[in-house]
Amino acid sequence: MTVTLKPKLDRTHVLALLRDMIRIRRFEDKCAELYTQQKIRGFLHLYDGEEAVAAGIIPVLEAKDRVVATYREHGHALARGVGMGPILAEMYGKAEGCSGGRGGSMHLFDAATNFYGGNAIVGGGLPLAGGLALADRMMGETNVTACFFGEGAVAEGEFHETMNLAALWKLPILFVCENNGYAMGSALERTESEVDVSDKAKAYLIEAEKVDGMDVVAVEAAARKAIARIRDTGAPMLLECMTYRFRAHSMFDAQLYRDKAEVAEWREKGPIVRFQGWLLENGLIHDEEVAKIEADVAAEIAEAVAFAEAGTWEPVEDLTTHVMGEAPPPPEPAKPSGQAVEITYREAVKQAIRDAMIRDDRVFLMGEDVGAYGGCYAVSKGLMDEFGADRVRDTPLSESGFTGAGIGAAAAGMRPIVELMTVNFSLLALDQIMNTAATIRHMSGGQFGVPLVIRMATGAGKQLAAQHSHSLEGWYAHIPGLKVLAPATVEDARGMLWTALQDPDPVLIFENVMLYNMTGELDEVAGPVDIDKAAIRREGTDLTLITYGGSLWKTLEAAEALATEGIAAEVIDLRTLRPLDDATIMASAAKTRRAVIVDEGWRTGSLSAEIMARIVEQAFWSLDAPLGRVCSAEVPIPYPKHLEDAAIPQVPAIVAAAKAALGR
Ligand SMILES: Cc1ncc(C[n+]2csc(CCOP(=O)(O)OP(=O)(O)O)c2C)c(N)n1
Ligand SMILES: [Mg+2]
Repeated sequence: MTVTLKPKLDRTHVLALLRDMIRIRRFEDKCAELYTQQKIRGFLHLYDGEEAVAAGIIPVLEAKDRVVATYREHGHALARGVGMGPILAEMYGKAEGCSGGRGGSMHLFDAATNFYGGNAIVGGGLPLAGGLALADRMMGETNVTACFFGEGAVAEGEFHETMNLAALWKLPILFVCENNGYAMGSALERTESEVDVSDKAKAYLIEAEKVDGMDVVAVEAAARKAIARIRDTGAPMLLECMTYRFRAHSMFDAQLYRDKAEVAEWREKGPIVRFQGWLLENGLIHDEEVAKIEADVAAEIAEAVAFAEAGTWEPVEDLTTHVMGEAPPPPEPAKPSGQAVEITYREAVKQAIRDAMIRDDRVFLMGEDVGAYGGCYAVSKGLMDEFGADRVRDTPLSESGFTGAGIGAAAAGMRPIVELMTVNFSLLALDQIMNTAATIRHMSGGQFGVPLVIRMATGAGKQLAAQHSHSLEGWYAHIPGLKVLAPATVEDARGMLWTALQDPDPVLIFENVMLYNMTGELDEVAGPVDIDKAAIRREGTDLTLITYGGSLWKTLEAAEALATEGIAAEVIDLRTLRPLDDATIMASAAKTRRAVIVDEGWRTGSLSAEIMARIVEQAFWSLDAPLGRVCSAEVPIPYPKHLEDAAIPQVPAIVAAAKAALGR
């Protein structure tokens, strides 16, 4: 393949480069002014001095390509073609903003130009870029994803995890490190043993080049070469652009870490002064042309200010829009064939995955040891042989990296199922789950969704001690933007996955480890089930026992024991922990007038606490007795069997709590 790699220096082109940089600079000068007038609030990070990077790289991309940026992204958004008016309106927080006013300066999004933000988590955008590129690779697209980040991000695990994934899976990503010398006040020399970012990339076998980021022509030439190469080979590349920020890190930075002389020295080598001077000296452009650019840009800025000023405030009644997308109606229940088969919970989950992969080419399973090993709980055994290593995708041990890749792939149109071995390990991916998956729809004003399913094992009982055994689903149920499911029966293990995959938002499925070997009867034609209603698993009139997941079976056993003493307990299986099905809970509480919640999470701040609060709020006057609960003891789960058993809800404790609620 031949690509013109020589710098392009015809007049129209150099004027465009100069214009793009001046446009960013003047726009941000205005932003700084508007900030002092308190028109713009929050954090404002200016790109002053770094304009050559965005102006040199982004116009080289094609419309289909994708861009992931950081909180210092005004320049990237402008260069990508996001309108100046909507960008400024976003900083004002107006509904006409490019993210509907929901994101502000650090979260500019624009679906029309494939601009995926605006990410205020240092390093947080890298896994997302990995996933966007993974989707392109899997869908056979030739797009390039350009991922911008500061040199501070190279200390983050998300940088290393994504470098490795990108190199390993040959993902078409242009990594752009904007090395401006400081991460807030820290120079790399004070924080890194190896300060050469391009060398770090090379350690992952990623081609890398260091380029003078103050020279727009050099940046553009390097970008053209890199992007052509990525398109040609499909493999990632990294450009380390050596640049400098002239202004404070944000508007709240006293700049104690550097002296004025240093800034002044860099200003002299600034990208605009240098390029403009060189063009004028060499007669490539004339003063009038610069004046024209300045005048045009000034007019555009004035128009953008007028647009932002005239913008409207979103009504407070709309506060909770763009948290969740609109889910499709629940599936029609399959007509029972009458032929039941005995099946394990593990097999039911596997059948659900297999069924989803057959139904929809966009579905793939990804996680640690899901392929050759067959899954740490043997759920996916044999699936790699059937569907291939692309769709049953083993990942490195990098929870944040591959969960983020799932998020990006989902946002780009795939339907990934990410498996995390246990909820304890999911904490390594919490940033991606909470700060990206659960927020991107909202931050982008509804432009981007993450139809991703994450499955993980939860719960104690296998003597795996304190780092494998916790029940943290209640934590996840705290987070707006997520749906949280806890299938307790083989029917739900088989049926919830497909419905979850149809959901436009991230759905977390918690599989209690003690259930994998459980067997149950499943109709031969069992298929998708709803994911929004709690189920009454046993009817009763004396009190309501509310539970989910692994505790369901202990609770049903307790109900059986209570029945022998003449107590008719109703048992609710929550099934969905977020959003909670208040209607079913309240109807039962109103009927029985007493309730006990059984929750394998720790008592303090638990899901049980939330349910109790809701019952008190909504059904207090129906109650005849204080609410009760049976939770895990406030201890990291211990190893010895007798202590582990004592730490989590057990049948006798449930029976005792039920009796206490009845005053017996
Ligand atoms: C994970 C995380 N840790 C800390 C911060 C606070 N913080 C915001 S910007 C920043 C410095 C980042 O520097 P760099 O990556 O070099 O980008 P630059 O600001 O120089 O463009 C820090 C520490 C954050 N936003 N995210
Ligand atoms: Mg920096």
